[in-house]
Amino acid sequence: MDQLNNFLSPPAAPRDFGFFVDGKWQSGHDFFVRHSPGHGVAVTRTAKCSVDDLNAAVAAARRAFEDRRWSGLPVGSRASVLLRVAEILRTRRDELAYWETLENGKPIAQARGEIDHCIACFEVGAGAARLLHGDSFNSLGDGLFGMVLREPIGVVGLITPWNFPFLILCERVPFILASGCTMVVKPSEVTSATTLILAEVLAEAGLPDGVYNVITGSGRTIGQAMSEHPDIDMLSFTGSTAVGRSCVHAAADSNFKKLGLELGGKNPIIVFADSDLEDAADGAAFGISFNTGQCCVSSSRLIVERSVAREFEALLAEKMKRIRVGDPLDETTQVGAITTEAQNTTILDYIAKGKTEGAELVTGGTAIDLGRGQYIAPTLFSGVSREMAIARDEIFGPVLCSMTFDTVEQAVELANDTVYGLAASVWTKNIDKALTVTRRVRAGRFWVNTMMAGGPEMPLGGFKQSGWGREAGMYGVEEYTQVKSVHVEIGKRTHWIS
Ligand code: TXE
Repeated sequence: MDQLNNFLSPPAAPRDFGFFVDGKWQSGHDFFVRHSPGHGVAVTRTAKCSVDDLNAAVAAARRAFEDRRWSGLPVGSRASVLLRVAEILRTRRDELAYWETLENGKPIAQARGEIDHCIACFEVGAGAARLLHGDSFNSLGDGLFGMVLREPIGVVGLITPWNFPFLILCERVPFILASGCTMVVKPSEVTSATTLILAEVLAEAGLPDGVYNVITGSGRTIGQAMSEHPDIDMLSFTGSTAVGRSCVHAAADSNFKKLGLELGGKNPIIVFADSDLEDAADGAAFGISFNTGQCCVSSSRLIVERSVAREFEALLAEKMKRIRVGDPLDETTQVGAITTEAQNTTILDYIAKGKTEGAELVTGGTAIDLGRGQYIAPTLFSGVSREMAIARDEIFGPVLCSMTFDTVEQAVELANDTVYGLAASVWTKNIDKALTVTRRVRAGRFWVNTMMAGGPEMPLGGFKQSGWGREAGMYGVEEYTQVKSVHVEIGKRTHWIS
């Protein structure tokens, strides 16, 4: 780790990564060079794998699944491997956070917090492995006994995005492994480093060869080939709704593989006049600026009670102006760089669109020039109407759109006026309002008087076009299993032909 320079600045030269198949590191012939979005310098070089490389990885995962080298172990042994992974991650926390920050642009302090969450994911995964069980029916009459076995679904393909490269990975891998499946992972081409480092950690922890394979490459070649692959039994995809839709088509046209999809969001934050406005403003500022708003659960639609709207927006704008946007490697930075140039352009285009659509810019709305890298000021638009593109599309940046309501009924209706249903929050001191809104807003994750709270025990996933299935916790591990009904005759069989 001589390149690490104590994790204080970008490396002097980009670190080279191979890819990982059947327990062995392989080198690429062609590479992606990743520049740190916060510093503009080359930090990693990752292999552009071919479809042949992918086929070799799927074949390795298939062999590892069929010979039961992982699923056939006693559950205590499998849980021990997952717990050892958690221990090793603890010792490599700073290094993982460093590469995550360099490739993604998120603040180093935030990245360390995410690694802690990932460690917890492996601990919960170990527990989930031990608790996973089937069912029995002792009610079928004296002559018949029924059992329901839970079996691993097989070879899982995992495609992850660039916004939380390690966190999204770790909200899935422990639960896939807990189910007894084997897997092939394709990280985003711009943020592959920590997915590859996890291969080293899993091998050191004693995971058998072939159970976790990593293929790096572009979405259009490797990702598409995974969606179409006839020997992948299930695909877990996190990314854009457009690519999620193409995965559904590819699954239907190949082998009807099961899909887990976590897609976009346009998440409402409902603020009632009776809430603690200071708390709610803090939650709203955090909910839209965390990870520069490049977060599927960002609270990007503020729905605020009209009687306090002006006061609340002023409080919020004042807080947003004080957010420390800066170098991701600086310990004090709260909001880092925009991860890709394409995303930077998309966000600035939406800000321009918001202005031409007639929304009122309250704060932000501009790029921030720090001399290197790409940064955008946390932005608040007021007077937004539901038809505007900024109110309907997932911008995936630090841009919050404020709309108003007068009644609980209107708040719920506005909150549900979206094709998405990933997350929502409500701020009120009134328990009746809190529970009414929680029950009636259609979203997979809900926060009451808090924002982004949670742990890997809780399921993650969306309603409507935000996705299919759930990840993490017992709900997550069950997604990677299928059930088999077993019927056992007891005593003498009554003959059909006597
Ligand atoms: O995502 P893509 P992009 C949203 C967000 C963002 C937009 C575009 O709105 O602005 O998507 O981001 C792989 N078959 N989210 O273009 O392309 C790709 O290599 C299979 C929301 O970067 O969906 C990467 O590994 N896979 C989201 C992953 O898909 C393909 C997080 C995600 O990339 C593929 C990210 C294909 N044809 C973006 N094409 C969230 N909700 O968290 C690409 N990929």
